[in-house]
Amino acid sequence: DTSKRFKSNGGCPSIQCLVNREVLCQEPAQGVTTAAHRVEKRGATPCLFGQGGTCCRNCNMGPCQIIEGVEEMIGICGATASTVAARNFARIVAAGTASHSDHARETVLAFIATAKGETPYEIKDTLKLRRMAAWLGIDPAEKDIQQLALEVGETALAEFGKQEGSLHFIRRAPQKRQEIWQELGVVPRGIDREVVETMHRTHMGVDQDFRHIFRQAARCALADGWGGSMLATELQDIMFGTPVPIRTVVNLGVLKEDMVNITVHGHEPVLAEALAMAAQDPEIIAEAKKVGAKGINLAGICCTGNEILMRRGIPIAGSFVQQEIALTTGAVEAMVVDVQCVMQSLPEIARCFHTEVITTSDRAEIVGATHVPFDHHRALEVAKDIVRRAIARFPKRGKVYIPKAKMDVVAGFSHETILYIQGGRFRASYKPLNDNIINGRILGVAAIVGCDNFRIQDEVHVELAKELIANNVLVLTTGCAATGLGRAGLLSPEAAELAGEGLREVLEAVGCPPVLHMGSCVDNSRILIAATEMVRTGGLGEDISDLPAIGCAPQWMSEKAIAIGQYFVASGASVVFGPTFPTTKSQEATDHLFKEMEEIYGARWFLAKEAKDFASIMIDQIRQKRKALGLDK
Ligand code: SF4
Ligand code: MSK
Repeated sequence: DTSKRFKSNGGCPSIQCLVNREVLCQEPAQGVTTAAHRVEKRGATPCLFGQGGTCCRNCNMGPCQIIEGVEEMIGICGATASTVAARNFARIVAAGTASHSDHARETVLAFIATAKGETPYEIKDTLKLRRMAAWLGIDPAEKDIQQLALEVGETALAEFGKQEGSLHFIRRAPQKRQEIWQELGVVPRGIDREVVETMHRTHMGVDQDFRHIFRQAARCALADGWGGSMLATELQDIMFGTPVPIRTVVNLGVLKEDMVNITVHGHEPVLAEALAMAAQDPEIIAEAKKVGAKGINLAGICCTGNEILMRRGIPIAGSFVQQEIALTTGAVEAMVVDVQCVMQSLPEIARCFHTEVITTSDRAEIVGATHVPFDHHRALEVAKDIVRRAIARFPKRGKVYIPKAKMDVVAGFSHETILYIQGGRFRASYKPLNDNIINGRILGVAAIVGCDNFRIQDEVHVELAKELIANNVLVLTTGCAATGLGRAGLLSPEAAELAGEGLREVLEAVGCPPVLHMGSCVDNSRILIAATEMVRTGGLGEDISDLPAIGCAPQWMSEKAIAIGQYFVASGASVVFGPTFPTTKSQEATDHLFKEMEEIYGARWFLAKEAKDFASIMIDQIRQKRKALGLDK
């Protein structure tokens, strides 16, 4: 009956990524409908009001589709295009902030339980624990590790519900930036408060000055970057280890024909860490052998994948656009998901195979999936249960097609690692990087972050990264963009040969890839800290907005990407997004983000469509910053 369900999927989709197409055109995948097919059928033109941010459905007098400059085309309540676009934008930021921060909340709760000795995890990075304690205003003196961890966890938890004052990590930003935030009144008070207030202020009939709404969007986004995301990154590092350079592999070819394949998908590393422990348990391996498998092969998808790739070197099978394709290999016994970026189509696809889709977070269930609730107190027990379910599926495997494609990568470039490789244990500093920017060997730094997207089939990330490194721009990357760049071989030290002469010299001296994988979506907070360290080191101005640095998300899909973009811009780093942008149907609102923000925050949003446009904006911006610093004429 599964073949009936999927009998007319239109055949082999004409997607550009060759490995994905290769799998979708093989026998096991035949008749299975994926997003690649749906995009083809649906066409590329969505509703322009929705896409450009001027459709309001915030009350039941609407939906109102608004045309800027046409008097009779304002909302029934009188709302103008700029107000509606700003409200919609702010709500996207709130959703993105909520997602990263709810992830952080889970991390903090697991951290507290770990400090109490109630989980199988440990406090691994005690140095970072002490550093974070100091940032959180806790005196680490005369406290044992568990006691200190408990205090850190409880202080971190209080950051969510704080109503007044400011988030602790705000103090980590350059002094000048903090002053700008103070003056503008955008210092986030508490993480949850900023999300709630943004939702309230964008309700019908509340905040109706678009500039005022955008200001709250900045405050909310800062609660993400310097709040939720940063807490998630730092506490995960303390609990699971701060990433160090690690060699591993990416792409669908990491699935193994002779092993029980379990893919872990979503964003939170707590379950994936427990699964990694369970997969190494000799008893579990013996059970896998009993059913004819050689063992358990864990592989990542999306950012849960990035979390365990960064810390454990566990391979990544695929990025966001490859989640369904991984199932169509017929080789996956279980796809274990937690939260965010998980497609509802997965259980339907799994029904064509022997695969079980297992949801684990009590915040996220999917019809057709099995729900195995995860509880960090029983982490190992739950993980073993899940692995055993996968083992039981192995003998039911049908036809399998695993592509050969896989690529070696070096990941694990936490801010601490970047610091360390520049001077070893005793002389760790950003000075060598700053010096190489000052002497012109490195033109500047660019971040390529965010999702991949079914509507954009070109390898924009790859073309863009190649252009940037050829122009001596060092590239940092996170999220699914990192996986795509890994697939293309740009995360290996050998790719240094594609870099311009100056950058290549620097990379060869330290044995680094030209594109540094800094982690998952929440780990964009590592980029904020790296930028701050560059400022503190000296020679490149007094604020993040002075640095010859810029970010981009050329294939963004998730609301989280907009929250990330807004916190980068509010922190002084311009960003380029595309190929569409959610305010373009209001010129006034777009002008605020694309022009006025530069006057206010020293950074702005840009829009680009193709890789060459992204590259030219980014290189041009870096050159302008260099000029302003007096580094170039
Ligand atoms: Fe229309 Fe105003 Fe209601 Fe929005 S809030 S749907 S613009 S009446
Ligand atoms: S997983 S948010 S598709 S990067 Fe972080 Fe990938 Fe974007 Fe999800």
